[in-house]
Amino acid sequence: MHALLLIDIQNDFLPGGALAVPGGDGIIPIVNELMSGFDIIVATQDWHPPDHGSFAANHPGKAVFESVDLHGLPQTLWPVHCVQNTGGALFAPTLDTRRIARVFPKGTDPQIDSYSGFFDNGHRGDTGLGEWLKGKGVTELTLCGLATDYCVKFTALDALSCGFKVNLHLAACRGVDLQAGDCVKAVAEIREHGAMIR
Ligand code: VGL
Ligand code: ZN
Repeated sequence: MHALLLIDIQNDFLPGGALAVPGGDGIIPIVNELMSGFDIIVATQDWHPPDHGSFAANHPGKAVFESVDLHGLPQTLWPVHCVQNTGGALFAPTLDTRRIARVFPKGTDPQIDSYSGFFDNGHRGDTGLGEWLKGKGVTELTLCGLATDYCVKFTALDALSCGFKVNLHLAACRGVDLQAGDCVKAVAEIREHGAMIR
């Protein structure tokens, strides 16, 4: 069984959102079209409490995009984004959500960030996504969504380490490129770990 995994296609990551990914809205028609080729569609949703440790606003004296130590892990500080039960955390209104079988929230623990849809950044907690997919007989995944150099990258790497065959649908991904070249590097790393880039 081959599932389509939609990663963080949420308002705050779209132009006009709190942590807008350039051209993020451009993937939506492609994703809507892709869905018809899959029997199982699953989504991740960045879903932070207001006191989340990845928000620069929760670190007095620190600025957005600075790095801090967050309970033993390096953490890039982000603008407040994808706060639980706010409009910014909702899926894009033009995203066709009708066939999403299940949504896996992530980043809910204020003490640790979670770029991957499978595990938090310290591999301390598990969202249940891997087990759910395996329970459905899924062996292969196609990934798309936002952002290529953060949540897509770490979700892809964890999917591979969990034993799934992984395809990255690059035309349906967009990244942040905080440093020029980050997205290109992320895609190379995903490929080197065994994913197919299509
Ligand atoms: C993401 C930064 C912070 C992402 C989520 O979805 O790629 N990036 N939270
Ligand atoms: Zn986040």
